[in-house]
Amino acid sequence: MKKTTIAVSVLLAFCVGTTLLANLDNQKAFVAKYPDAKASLGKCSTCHTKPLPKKEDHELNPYGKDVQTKAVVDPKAEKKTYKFEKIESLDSDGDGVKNIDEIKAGTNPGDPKSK
Ligand SMILES: [Ca+2]
Repeated sequence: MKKTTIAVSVLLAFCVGTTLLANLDNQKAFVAKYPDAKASLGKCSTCHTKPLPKKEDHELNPYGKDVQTKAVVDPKAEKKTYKFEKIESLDSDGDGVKNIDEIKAGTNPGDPKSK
């Protein structure tokens, strides 16, 4: 096994072990919607304040909050799905750059220091 494969496996195991499993599904859904952003934004910190959030400490950043409240298809559904396009025109982190423009540029739409 290559070093990078091991590193990714360890990172993935840590992510699965310490966050809600649903969040990994959300991450996969985000990457499916924005495949070009996979390298820069296909990670926990796109929606969370911490890069590797733990189950008991998984605070959402402004973009993550908008995903949960404004992009969710059915907030009462057991398995939630999202229409990320519903919040593309917003500027969740208030840095003056729309979410979709940040996603295209590979900057974090939930972090005002990243634009
Ligand atoms: Ca922004």
